[in-house]
Amino acid sequence: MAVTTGPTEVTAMRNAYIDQFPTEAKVIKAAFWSSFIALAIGGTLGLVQALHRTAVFRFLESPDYYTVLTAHGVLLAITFTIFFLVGIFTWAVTTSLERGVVDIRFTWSWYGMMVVGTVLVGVTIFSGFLEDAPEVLGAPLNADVLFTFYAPLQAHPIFYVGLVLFVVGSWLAGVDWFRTWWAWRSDHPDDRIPLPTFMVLTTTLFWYICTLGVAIAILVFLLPWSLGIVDSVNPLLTRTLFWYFGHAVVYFWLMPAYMMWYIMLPKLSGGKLFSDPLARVVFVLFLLLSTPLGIHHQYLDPGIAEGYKFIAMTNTMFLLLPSLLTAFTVVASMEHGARQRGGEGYLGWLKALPWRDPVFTGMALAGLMFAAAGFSGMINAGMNINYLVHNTWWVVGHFHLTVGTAVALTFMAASYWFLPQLTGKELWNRSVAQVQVLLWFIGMTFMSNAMHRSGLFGMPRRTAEPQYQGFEFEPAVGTVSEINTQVALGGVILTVSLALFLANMVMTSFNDTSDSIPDNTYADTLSGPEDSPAILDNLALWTGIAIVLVIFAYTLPMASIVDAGGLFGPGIDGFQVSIGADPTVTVESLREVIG
Ligand code: HAS
Ligand code: CU
Repeated sequence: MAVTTGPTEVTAMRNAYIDQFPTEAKVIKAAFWSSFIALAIGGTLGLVQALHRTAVFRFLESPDYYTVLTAHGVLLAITFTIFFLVGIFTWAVTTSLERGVVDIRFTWSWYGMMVVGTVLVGVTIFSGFLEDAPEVLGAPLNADVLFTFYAPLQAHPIFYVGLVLFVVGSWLAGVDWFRTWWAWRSDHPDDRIPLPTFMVLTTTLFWYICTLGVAIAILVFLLPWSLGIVDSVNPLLTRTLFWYFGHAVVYFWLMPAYMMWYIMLPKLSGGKLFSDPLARVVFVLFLLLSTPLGIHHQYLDPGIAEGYKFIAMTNTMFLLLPSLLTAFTVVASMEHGARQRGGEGYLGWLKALPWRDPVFTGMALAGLMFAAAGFSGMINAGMNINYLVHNTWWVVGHFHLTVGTAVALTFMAASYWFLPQLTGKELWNRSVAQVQVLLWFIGMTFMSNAMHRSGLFGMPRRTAEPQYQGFEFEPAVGTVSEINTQVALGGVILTVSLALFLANMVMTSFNDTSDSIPDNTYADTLSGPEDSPAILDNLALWTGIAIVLVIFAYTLPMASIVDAGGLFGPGIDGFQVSIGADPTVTVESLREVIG
């Protein structure tokens, strides 16, 4: 491709990702489109919910609300995020190792497995809208179990099979990244693991550790139970297995966003990553600590002794550290960039950042929102304050800042850079992209802030009828209807933003191929891998410690849950209500007490 630059003609080859890795680009593109389709459907359902809950506009029967809520949660929190993640991680590994995957058929096969899993899950959930859901395997297709799907809610077996396929697909994706790295390592025995690959591998390792919990929950308990092979399960056990996985999964969503903040934001800001060693420390800390704290979602569950909850809280507070380190490193890198661009003063440098670039602006705003999300997370994590906010709309506000903005907005902003890399086509419209990321930030400010406030006066989450007949909520500041209006308004703005994003992606795909796509590169470092202690790259060591920490945090609580409630539950007759893990409290003994 000859490019004319002024009077001298230079021959420059376009060096986008598609030029370097045409076959891998196809899989990544497919993964991104799977992710965008989930985003489109899940996002639209979000608007339906926002309008229903706030009673601004209702056309659903209330039972259908739970079908919508399940679809919204599964499609956005699981499908949208993880499809994007597998795409971006495949990009990161191949780009930073400068080599393709070992066998592209293997890559397509895990992607295909994830698609089949998603379709099975989707069919069972959406059948919930049918008056007469078809019977399959002797049970009507249905899965109104919300995205946390733990007992006592039960889904059709096909839902669980779909989940298994999806997770196994993600495991094989991890195998793919490891294989690529092993192949590279045999050619580069003395080199440090390039930072993006390091981030992918550490994240994959904690994904293996945490998904073990959900795999056991599904394969040993929920699936046999839904098939009628076992009569009952121990709900507290399946909940605990879920949350063993359910906290780490939030970092699985977050790590690709962090990766982009570390390796793209400094470059977009015009500078370099402040510290490669600190970035490695952060990812090692996530590997160590992402799993042994899931019990912080169960502070209010009876049947788990307070001491175990306290340990989970302590671990959670330690896990703030890598995010605080990230805030420092990423902002320091941005400041470095801004100063390279002529920025001056204590805060004046902020003006020198490239605020007209939607890729930058989207990611920076996502980071800013995450700072607020961190505060609501710290409040959730305090055992005592959690009692105030648990199961209220506060928590929903929290996770719309985290996964709904820090992650989703980063992914959308990154897509404005990625789609041209993957297709060789220029972004359709940068101004629309710029408006889109701003609208997301504004819409989420309205919605999430109002949700946090409503949680403080006890507005429950996960209910179609939050008003409770005859019960009046009394906010300390403002009115319920003002809060509802803000949520509905936020929901509408977010939907407009989503539509603009999707339009830009579709139109970009129809654009003509262009020669002026930026090179596929990421940020240099000020302090590089040579400054990182070699031990940081010892993945076996960190994985070993991570497993030990999990054993410490979970063995005793799990043992006492099984001891008190039985592995498969004791059945209703001998049912033991787990109060303070006291195995002597049974239905019979309660009957005696009540008379
Ligand atoms: Fe959470 C509940 C605690 C982070 C997601 N969380 C949830 C649920 C979800 C979720 C989905 O301890 C609900 C689950 C359900 O359905 O029941 N969470 C935390 C804590 C953190 C945290 C301590 N959560 C996340 C992330 C999520 C996520 C990340 C998704 C991606 N969360 C909890 C607890 C509960 C909970 C309890 C249970 C509540 C209950 O009662 O049910 C921490 O990881 C947060 C640390 C973050 C920080 C912020 C650092 C700031 C940074 C920004 C840098 C700025 C930049 C931009 C780059 C300390 C890194 C600068 C820009 C310029 C212009 C300069
Ligand atoms: Cu958590």
